[in-house]
Amino acid sequence: MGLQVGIVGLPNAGKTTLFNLLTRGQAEVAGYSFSTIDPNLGMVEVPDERLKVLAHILSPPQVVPATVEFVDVAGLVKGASRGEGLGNQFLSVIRSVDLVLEVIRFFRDERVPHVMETVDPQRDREIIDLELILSDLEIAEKRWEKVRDLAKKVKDERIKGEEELLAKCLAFLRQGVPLRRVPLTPEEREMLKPYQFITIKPLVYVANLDEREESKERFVDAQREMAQEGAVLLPVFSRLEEELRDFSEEERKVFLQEFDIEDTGLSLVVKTAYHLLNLITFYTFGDKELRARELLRGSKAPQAAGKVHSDMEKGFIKAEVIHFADLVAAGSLEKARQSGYLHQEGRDYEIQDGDLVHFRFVPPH
Ligand SMILES: Nc1nc2c(ncn2[C@@H]2O[C@H](COP(=O)(O)OP(=O)(O)OP(=O)(O)O)[C@@H](O)[C@H]2O)c(=O)[nH]1
Ligand SMILES: [Mg+2]
Repeated sequence: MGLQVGIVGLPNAGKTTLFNLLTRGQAEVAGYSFSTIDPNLGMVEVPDERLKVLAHILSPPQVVPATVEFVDVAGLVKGASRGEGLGNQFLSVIRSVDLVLEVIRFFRDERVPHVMETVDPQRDREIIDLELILSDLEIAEKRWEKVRDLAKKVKDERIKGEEELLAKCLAFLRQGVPLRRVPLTPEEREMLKPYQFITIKPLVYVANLDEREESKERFVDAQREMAQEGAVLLPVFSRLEEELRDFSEEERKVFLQEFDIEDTGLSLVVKTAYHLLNLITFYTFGDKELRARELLRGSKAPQAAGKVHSDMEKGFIKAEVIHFADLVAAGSLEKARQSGYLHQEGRDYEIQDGDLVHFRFVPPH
Protein backbone atom coordinates (compact mmCIF):
# COMPACT_ATOMS: atom_id res chain seq x y z
CA MET A 1 0.00 0.00 0.00
CA GLY A 2 1.30 3.43 -0.95
CA LEU A 3 0.84 6.67 0.89
CA GLN A 4 -2.58 8.05 1.68
CA VAL A 5 -3.23 11.79 1.80
CA GLY A 6 -6.45 13.47 2.98
CA ILE A 7 -7.69 16.85 1.71
CA VAL A 8 -9.61 19.18 4.05
CA GLY A 9 -10.72 22.81 4.00
CA LEU A 10 -13.70 25.15 3.91
CA PRO A 11 -16.41 24.65 1.28
CA ASN A 12 -15.49 26.21 -2.06
CA ALA A 13 -11.82 26.43 -1.11
CA GLY A 14 -11.00 24.35 -4.18
CA LYS A 15 -10.45 20.95 -2.57
CA THR A 16 -12.04 18.95 -5.35
CA THR A 17 -10.33 21.08 -7.99
CA LEU A 18 -7.02 20.20 -6.31
CA PHE A 19 -8.05 16.55 -6.02
CA ASN A 20 -8.82 16.40 -9.75
CA LEU A 21 -5.58 18.10 -10.54
CA LEU A 22 -3.56 15.69 -8.42
CA THR A 23 -5.32 12.53 -9.56
CA ARG A 24 -6.34 13.63 -13.05
CA GLY A 25 -9.79 12.78 -11.78
CA GLN A 26 -13.22 13.86 -12.89
CA ALA A 27 -14.91 14.47 -9.55
CA GLU A 28 -17.63 17.08 -9.59
CA VAL A 29 -16.51 20.64 -8.98
CA ALA A 30 -19.16 23.32 -8.42
CA GLY A 31 -19.50 26.98 -7.58
CA TYR A 32 -21.70 26.29 -4.57
CA SER A 33 -20.74 25.08 -1.10
CA PHE A 34 -20.95 21.42 -0.08
CA SER A 35 -20.79 20.17 -3.63
CA THR A 36 -18.80 17.24 -2.30
CA ILE A 37 -20.74 15.00 0.08
CA ASP A 38 -19.39 11.51 -0.46
CA PRO A 39 -15.60 11.33 -0.39
CA ASN A 40 -13.64 11.14 -3.64
CA LEU A 41 -10.80 8.63 -3.74
CA GLY A 42 -8.11 8.64 -6.38
CA MET A 43 -4.78 6.98 -6.93
CA VAL A 44 -1.84 8.59 -8.67
CA GLU A 45 1.62 7.48 -9.70
CA VAL A 46 4.49 9.25 -7.97
CA PRO A 47 6.44 11.26 -10.58
CA ASP A 48 9.88 9.66 -10.62
CA GLU A 49 12.63 10.60 -13.06
CA ARG A 50 15.01 7.94 -11.78
CA LEU A 51 12.46 5.20 -12.44
CA LYS A 52 12.31 6.24 -16.08
CA VAL A 53 16.10 6.10 -16.37
CA LEU A 54 16.22 2.70 -14.67
CA ALA A 55 13.52 1.36 -17.00
CA HIS A 56 15.59 2.50 -19.95
CA ILE A 57 18.73 0.75 -18.69
CA LEU A 58 17.09 -2.46 -17.46
CA SER A 59 14.25 -2.91 -20.00
CA PRO A 60 12.06 -4.82 -17.52
CA PRO A 61 8.83 -6.49 -18.71
CA GLN A 62 6.87 -4.17 -16.45
CA VAL A 63 7.53 -0.89 -14.63
CA VAL A 64 5.51 -0.16 -11.50
CA PRO A 65 5.79 3.28 -9.91
CA ALA A 66 5.04 4.07 -6.26
CA THR A 67 1.54 5.44 -5.71
CA VAL A 68 -0.21 7.99 -3.55
CA GLU A 69 -3.90 7.85 -2.82
CA PHE A 70 -5.76 11.11 -2.28
CA VAL A 71 -9.03 11.40 -0.37
CA ASP A 72 -11.15 14.51 -0.87
CA VAL A 73 -13.92 15.06 1.65
CA ALA A 74 -16.79 17.50 2.22
CA GLY A 75 -16.13 21.07 3.36
CA LEU A 76 -15.73 21.79 7.06
CA VAL A 77 -17.28 24.97 8.46
CA LYS A 78 -17.00 26.88 11.70
CA GLY A 79 -19.09 24.97 14.25
CA ALA A 80 -18.89 21.68 12.30
CA SER A 81 -18.14 19.89 15.58
CA ARG A 82 -21.55 21.08 16.82
CA GLY A 83 -23.25 19.91 13.64
CA GLU A 84 -23.01 23.06 11.51
CA GLY A 85 -22.80 22.49 7.75
CA LEU A 86 -22.39 18.79 7.11
CA GLY A 87 -21.02 18.25 10.64
CA ASN A 88 -17.66 16.54 11.08
CA GLN A 89 -18.47 12.82 11.01
CA PHE A 90 -17.17 12.58 7.45
CA LEU A 91 -13.69 13.21 8.85
CA SER A 92 -13.65 9.55 9.87
CA VAL A 93 -12.65 8.83 6.26
CA ILE A 94 -9.39 10.69 6.68
CA ARG A 95 -8.49 9.24 10.08
CA SER A 96 -6.40 6.56 8.43
CA VAL A 97 -4.39 8.81 6.10
CA ASP A 98 -0.65 9.42 6.52
CA LEU A 99 -0.75 13.14 5.88
CA VAL A 100 -3.32 15.93 5.69
CA LEU A 101 -3.50 18.70 3.10
CA GLU A 102 -5.42 21.76 4.23
CA VAL A 103 -6.58 23.82 1.26
CA ILE A 104 -6.85 27.55 1.91
CA ARG A 105 -8.58 29.81 -0.54
CA PHE A 106 -6.43 32.71 -1.77
CA PHE A 107 -8.19 33.11 -5.11
CA ARG A 108 -10.81 35.75 -5.58
CA ASP A 109 -13.87 35.11 -7.72
CA GLU A 110 -17.20 36.85 -7.23
CA ARG A 111 -18.98 33.93 -8.87
CA VAL A 112 -17.74 31.51 -6.23
CA PRO A 113 -19.31 32.41 -2.89
CA HIS A 114 -17.22 32.16 0.27
CA VAL A 115 -19.01 30.76 3.35
CA MET A 116 -17.43 33.54 5.43
CA GLU A 117 -18.14 36.07 2.69
CA THR A 118 -14.64 37.50 2.37
CA VAL A 119 -11.34 35.99 1.28
CA ASP A 120 -9.21 35.82 4.43
CA PRO A 121 -6.67 32.99 4.45
CA GLN A 122 -5.53 33.46 8.04
CA ARG A 123 -9.08 33.37 9.43
CA ASP A 124 -9.96 30.32 7.31
CA ARG A 125 -6.90 28.52 8.46
CA GLU A 126 -7.78 29.11 12.11
CA ILE A 127 -11.32 27.82 11.55
CA ILE A 128 -10.18 24.57 9.97
CA ASP A 129 -7.32 24.02 12.42
CA LEU A 130 -9.76 24.44 15.29
CA GLU A 131 -12.37 22.14 13.79
CA LEU A 132 -9.75 19.41 13.38
CA ILE A 133 -8.72 19.88 17.00
CA LEU A 134 -12.36 19.73 18.16
CA SER A 135 -12.91 16.54 16.21
CA ASP A 136 -9.93 14.93 17.97
CA LEU A 137 -11.10 16.33 21.29
CA GLU A 138 -14.43 14.58 20.91
CA ILE A 139 -12.71 11.24 20.39
CA ALA A 140 -10.14 11.82 23.12
CA GLU A 141 -12.87 12.65 25.65
CA LYS A 142 -14.91 9.56 24.88
CA ARG A 143 -11.89 7.29 25.03
CA TRP A 144 -10.52 8.89 28.16
CA GLU A 145 -13.81 8.33 30.02
CA LYS A 146 -13.80 4.66 29.01
CA VAL A 147 -10.17 4.12 29.95
CA ARG A 148 -10.63 5.99 33.24
CA ASP A 149 -13.58 3.72 34.22
CA LEU A 150 -11.57 0.70 33.20
CA ALA A 151 -8.57 1.89 35.21
CA LYS A 152 -10.77 2.04 38.31
CA LYS A 153 -11.90 -1.56 37.86
CA VAL A 154 -8.69 -3.16 36.69
CA LYS A 155 -5.38 -2.40 38.30
CA ASP A 156 -3.07 -2.50 35.33
CA GLU A 157 -0.01 -0.35 34.71
CA ARG A 158 -0.65 -0.15 30.99
CA ILE A 159 -4.23 1.00 31.39
CA LYS A 160 -3.13 3.54 33.97
CA GLY A 161 -0.47 4.78 31.54
CA GLU A 162 -3.00 5.08 28.76
CA GLU A 163 -5.35 7.06 30.97
CA GLU A 164 -2.57 9.50 31.84
CA LEU A 165 -1.53 9.83 28.23
CA LEU A 166 -5.08 10.57 27.09
CA ALA A 167 -5.45 13.09 29.89
CA LYS A 168 -2.27 14.80 28.67
CA CYS A 169 -3.60 14.89 25.09
CA LEU A 170 -6.91 16.26 26.31
CA ALA A 171 -5.19 19.07 28.17
CA PHE A 172 -3.34 20.16 25.02
CA LEU A 173 -6.34 19.82 22.73
CA ARG A 174 -8.45 21.89 25.12
CA GLN A 175 -5.88 24.66 24.84
CA GLY A 176 -6.15 24.46 21.07
CA VAL A 177 -2.82 22.73 20.53
CA PRO A 178 -2.74 20.10 17.75
CA LEU A 179 -1.23 16.79 18.88
CA ARG A 180 1.64 17.04 16.40
CA ARG A 181 3.03 19.82 18.59
CA VAL A 182 2.86 17.76 21.79
CA PRO A 183 6.18 16.18 22.80
CA LEU A 184 5.57 12.42 22.79
CA THR A 185 7.90 9.45 23.18
CA PRO A 186 7.89 6.78 20.45
CA GLU A 187 6.07 4.47 22.92
CA GLU A 188 3.40 7.09 23.52
CA ARG A 189 2.95 7.56 19.79
CA GLU A 190 2.54 3.82 19.39
CA MET A 191 -0.07 3.77 22.16
CA LEU A 192 -2.03 6.57 20.48
CA LYS A 193 -2.04 4.94 17.04
CA PRO A 194 -5.36 3.08 17.38
CA TYR A 195 -7.14 6.35 18.17
CA GLN A 196 -6.30 7.71 14.69
CA PHE A 197 -6.12 11.34 15.78
CA ILE A 198 -6.06 13.72 12.82
CA THR A 199 -4.01 16.47 14.47
CA ILE A 200 -1.16 14.07 15.24
CA LYS A 201 -0.50 13.59 11.52
CA PRO A 202 1.81 15.87 9.59
CA LEU A 203 -0.15 18.65 7.92
CA VAL A 204 0.67 20.72 4.86
CA TYR A 205 -1.19 23.90 4.01
CA VAL A 206 -1.98 24.48 0.37
CA ALA A 207 -2.61 28.02 -0.83
CA ASN A 208 -5.04 27.84 -3.72
CA LEU A 209 -3.83 30.82 -5.73
CA ASP A 210 -4.87 32.64 -8.83
CA GLU A 211 -2.47 34.42 -11.18
CA ARG A 212 -3.08 37.93 -9.82
CA GLU A 213 -0.07 39.71 -8.32
CA GLU A 214 -2.01 40.46 -5.15
CA SER A 215 -2.69 36.80 -4.55
CA LYS A 216 1.01 35.98 -4.95
CA GLU A 217 2.06 38.78 -2.58
CA ARG A 218 -0.35 37.58 0.07
CA PHE A 219 1.02 34.13 -0.40
CA VAL A 220 4.63 35.19 0.14
CA ASP A 221 3.71 37.00 3.37
CA ALA A 222 1.64 34.10 4.65
CA GLN A 223 4.36 31.61 3.81
CA ARG A 224 6.96 33.65 5.70
CA GLU A 225 4.73 33.94 8.76
CA MET A 226 3.88 30.27 8.79
CA ALA A 227 7.49 29.22 8.35
CA GLN A 228 8.27 30.96 11.66
CA GLU A 229 6.07 28.44 13.45
CA GLY A 230 7.44 25.54 11.42
CA ALA A 231 4.36 25.19 9.20
CA VAL A 232 4.60 24.53 5.47
CA LEU A 233 2.47 26.46 2.97
CA LEU A 234 2.64 25.30 -0.64
CA PRO A 235 1.66 27.45 -3.60
CA VAL A 236 -0.72 25.69 -5.96
CA PHE A 237 -2.61 27.15 -8.90
CA SER A 238 -5.28 24.48 -9.00
CA ARG A 239 -7.59 25.99 -11.53
CA LEU A 240 -4.86 27.15 -13.89
CA GLU A 241 -3.16 23.78 -13.74
CA GLU A 242 -6.43 21.92 -14.04
CA GLU A 243 -6.96 23.69 -17.34
CA LEU A 244 -3.70 22.12 -18.50
CA ARG A 245 -4.86 18.64 -17.60
CA ASP A 246 -4.49 17.25 -21.10
CA PHE A 247 -0.78 18.02 -21.12
CA SER A 248 1.90 15.74 -19.72
CA GLU A 249 3.61 16.49 -16.39
CA GLU A 250 6.66 17.88 -18.29
CA GLU A 251 4.59 20.06 -20.62
CA ARG A 252 2.65 21.44 -17.69
CA LYS A 253 5.90 22.32 -15.98
CA VAL A 254 7.12 24.29 -18.98
CA PHE A 255 3.83 26.15 -19.25
CA LEU A 256 3.76 26.96 -15.55
CA GLN A 257 7.31 28.29 -15.67
CA GLU A 258 6.05 31.01 -17.97
CA PHE A 259 3.94 32.11 -15.01
CA ASP A 260 6.98 31.88 -12.70
CA ILE A 261 5.57 28.72 -11.19
CA GLU A 262 8.41 26.33 -10.57
CA ASP A 263 6.75 23.02 -10.04
CA THR A 264 3.49 21.22 -10.68
CA GLY A 265 1.08 20.76 -7.79
CA LEU A 266 1.50 17.01 -7.83
CA SER A 267 5.26 17.10 -7.76
CA LEU A 268 5.31 19.70 -4.97
CA VAL A 269 2.80 17.82 -2.82
CA VAL A 270 4.53 14.47 -3.23
CA LYS A 271 8.02 15.87 -2.55
CA THR A 272 6.76 17.65 0.56
CA ALA A 273 4.89 14.56 1.77
CA TYR A 274 7.99 12.36 1.37
CA HIS A 275 10.11 14.93 3.15
CA LEU A 276 7.72 15.40 6.11
CA LEU A 277 7.10 11.68 6.47
CA ASN A 278 10.83 11.01 6.24
CA LEU A 279 10.49 8.66 3.29
CA ILE A 280 13.00 7.57 0.71
CA THR A 281 12.51 5.64 -2.53
CA PHE A 282 14.18 2.36 -3.33
CA TYR A 283 13.74 0.10 -6.33
CA THR A 284 13.29 -3.62 -6.69
CA PHE A 285 14.10 -5.47 -9.87
CA GLY A 286 13.32 -9.09 -10.68
CA ASP A 287 12.15 -11.28 -13.55
CA LYS A 288 8.72 -9.74 -13.63
CA GLU A 289 9.05 -6.09 -12.87
CA LEU A 290 11.00 -3.01 -11.89
CA ARG A 291 9.22 -1.29 -9.07
CA ALA A 292 9.60 1.90 -7.02
CA ARG A 293 8.70 1.70 -3.35
CA GLU A 294 8.64 4.16 -0.50
CA LEU A 295 10.44 3.37 2.74
CA LEU A 296 11.02 5.08 6.07
CA ARG A 297 14.50 6.61 6.09
CA GLY A 298 16.83 4.58 8.29
CA SER A 299 15.16 1.24 7.54
CA LYS A 300 17.37 -1.84 7.36
CA ALA A 301 17.44 -4.31 4.46
CA PRO A 302 15.08 -6.92 6.04
CA GLN A 303 12.45 -4.23 6.70
CA ALA A 304 12.69 -3.15 3.08
CA ALA A 305 12.29 -6.80 2.03
CA GLY A 306 9.15 -6.86 4.17
CA LYS A 307 7.72 -4.13 1.96
CA VAL A 308 7.85 -6.59 -0.93
CA HIS A 309 6.54 -9.59 1.00
CA SER A 310 6.47 -10.57 4.67
CA ASP A 311 8.04 -13.92 3.69
CA MET A 312 11.05 -12.05 2.31
CA GLU A 313 11.57 -10.36 5.64
CA LYS A 314 11.20 -13.59 7.61
CA GLY A 315 13.48 -15.60 5.35
CA PHE A 316 15.90 -12.75 4.57
CA ILE A 317 19.41 -13.91 3.65
CA LYS A 318 21.02 -10.95 1.93
CA ALA A 319 20.44 -8.01 -0.36
CA GLU A 320 22.29 -7.33 -3.61
CA VAL A 321 22.47 -3.60 -3.92
CA ILE A 322 23.53 -1.10 -6.51
CA HIS A 323 22.94 2.60 -6.24
CA PHE A 324 21.07 4.39 -9.02
CA ALA A 325 24.02 6.70 -9.72
CA ASP A 326 26.47 3.78 -10.03
CA LEU A 327 24.21 1.89 -12.41
CA VAL A 328 23.85 4.99 -14.57
CA ALA A 329 27.63 5.47 -14.54
CA ALA A 330 28.20 1.84 -15.56
CA GLY A 331 25.51 1.92 -18.22
CA SER A 332 24.26 -1.64 -17.70
CA LEU A 333 23.80 -4.15 -14.92
CA GLU A 334 26.42 -6.42 -16.49
CA LYS A 335 29.06 -3.68 -16.60
CA ALA A 336 28.12 -2.56 -13.10
CA ARG A 337 28.75 -6.11 -11.86
CA GLN A 338 32.10 -6.27 -13.64
CA SER A 339 33.15 -2.93 -12.20
CA GLY A 340 32.29 -4.08 -8.70
CA TYR A 341 29.49 -1.60 -8.13
CA LEU A 342 27.13 -4.34 -7.02
CA HIS A 343 27.52 -5.04 -3.32
CA GLN A 344 26.18 -7.79 -1.07
CA GLU A 345 24.64 -6.54 2.14
CA GLY A 346 23.38 -8.22 5.30
CA ARG A 347 20.69 -7.55 7.89
CA ASP A 348 22.32 -4.38 9.21
CA TYR A 349 22.53 -2.56 5.91
CA GLU A 350 20.58 0.70 5.88
CA ILE A 351 18.78 1.13 2.55
CA GLN A 352 19.74 4.39 0.82
CA ASP A 353 17.52 6.63 -1.27
CA GLY A 354 17.97 5.49 -4.88
CA ASP A 355 19.19 1.95 -4.12
CA LEU A 356 18.23 -0.78 -6.56
CA VAL A 357 17.88 -3.94 -4.50
CA HIS A 358 17.50 -7.61 -5.17
CA PHE A 359 16.64 -9.69 -2.10
CA ARG A 360 17.76 -13.24 -1.50
CA PHE A 361 15.60 -15.15 0.94
CA VAL A 362 14.59 -18.65 2.02
CA PRO A 363 11.00 -19.24 0.94
CA PRO A 364 8.71 -20.64 3.66
CA HIS A 365 7.95 -24.37 3.57
N1 LIG B 1 -11.45 31.59 -10.02
C1 LIG B 1 -11.05 30.49 -9.44
N2 LIG B 1 -11.97 29.58 -9.13
C2 LIG B 1 -11.57 28.44 -8.54
C3 LIG B 1 -10.22 28.18 -8.22
N3 LIG B 1 -10.15 26.96 -7.62
C4 LIG B 1 -11.41 26.51 -7.58
N4 LIG B 1 -12.27 27.37 -8.13
C5 LIG B 1 -13.73 27.28 -8.29
O1 LIG B 1 -14.32 27.26 -7.01
C6 LIG B 1 -15.47 26.44 -7.00
C7 LIG B 1 -15.40 25.44 -5.90
O2 LIG B 1 -14.35 24.53 -6.20
P1 LIG B 1 -14.38 23.04 -5.60
O3 LIG B 1 -13.08 22.42 -5.99
O4 LIG B 1 -15.63 22.34 -5.93
O5 LIG B 1 -14.35 23.39 -4.05
P2 LIG B 1 -14.45 22.40 -2.80
O6 LIG B 1 -13.50 22.92 -1.77
O7 LIG B 1 -14.29 21.01 -3.24
O8 LIG B 1 -15.94 22.68 -2.32
P3 LIG B 1 -16.96 21.72 -1.51
O9 LIG B 1 -16.84 20.33 -2.07
O10 LIG B 1 -18.27 22.32 -1.77
O11 LIG B 1 -16.55 21.78 -0.08
C8 LIG B 1 -15.56 25.84 -8.40
O12 LIG B 1 -16.46 26.64 -9.16
C9 LIG B 1 -14.15 25.97 -8.92
O13 LIG B 1 -14.11 26.04 -10.33
C10 LIG B 1 -9.26 29.16 -8.55
O14 LIG B 1 -8.05 29.02 -8.31
N5 LIG B 1 -9.74 30.30 -9.17
MG1 LIG C 1 -15.45 19.39 -3.14
